[in-house]
Amino acid sequence: MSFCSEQLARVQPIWERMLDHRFLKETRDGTVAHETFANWMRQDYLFVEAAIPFIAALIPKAPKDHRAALGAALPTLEKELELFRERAESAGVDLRNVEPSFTNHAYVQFLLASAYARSYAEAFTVLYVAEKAYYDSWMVVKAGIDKGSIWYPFVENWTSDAFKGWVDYLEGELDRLAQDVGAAERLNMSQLFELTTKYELAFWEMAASGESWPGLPEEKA
Ligand code: MP5
Repeated sequence: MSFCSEQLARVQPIWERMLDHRFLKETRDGTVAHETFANWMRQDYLFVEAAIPFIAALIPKAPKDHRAALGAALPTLEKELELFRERAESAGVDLRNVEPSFTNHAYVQFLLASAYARSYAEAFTVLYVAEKAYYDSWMVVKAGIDKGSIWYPFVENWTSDAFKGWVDYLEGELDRLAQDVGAAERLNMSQLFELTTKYELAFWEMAASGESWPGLPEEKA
C-alpha cells in the first residue's frame, strides 16, 4: 500500500471529523453566519500569507525536479490572496489589522518550523496533508452550496481541476519520497501526517467557534 493511502487510512477517524465539521456543513447549506465565515476568511488570509514563505523555504531543500512545481505555487498563492481581498471587498469584510488566533498562530509556527528544521520529505508531508485537507473539505461544501453564494469563489478555488492536479502531484511525489527514506524518517513523516490533520480539524473548529486566546476575554486577543 502506498504511504499516502496507508496514512489516510490510519488518520481516518480524524479526517472524518474534519469533513463532518459544522463549519463545512453550514457553509454548504448556506446557514453559516456571515461573521463566522468572515472570521475564517480573516484567519485564512494570514495562513495563506504564511504559506508563501513556507513553500519558498522548501525550494532550497527540494530535489531539482520539484523546483519548478514549488516555484509555480508561489504566484498561485499570490492570486489566492487577491481572491480573498476581492471577496472581502464585496462581502464587507475587513482584512486589515487582523491578529492570528491561537490555533492559527500555532499552525503557522508548525508549518515554518517544519520547513526549516525538518527533512524535505517530512516538510513535504505537511504540505501534502494541508492541501489534501483543503481539497477534501471544500468538496464537502461543493456538494450542496448554491452557486450564487458570495462564498462560492472559495469553493471553486480549492475544488478546481488545477487544484486537484496539484494535490494529485503532491500525493504521487510524497509516495515516491516515502519509498526512499529510512524507518526513522518515515516514522517522523507519519507523525507529521497526523499532526497536520489535527491542525486542519482545529482550524475549522477555530473558525466556527471564534476562538480567542486562552485566558483572554472573548472579543479580541
Ligand atoms: C490551506 C489553507 C490550503 N488555505 N488553509 C489551511 C488552514 N489549510 C490549508 O493551502 P493553500 O496554500 O491556500 O492552497
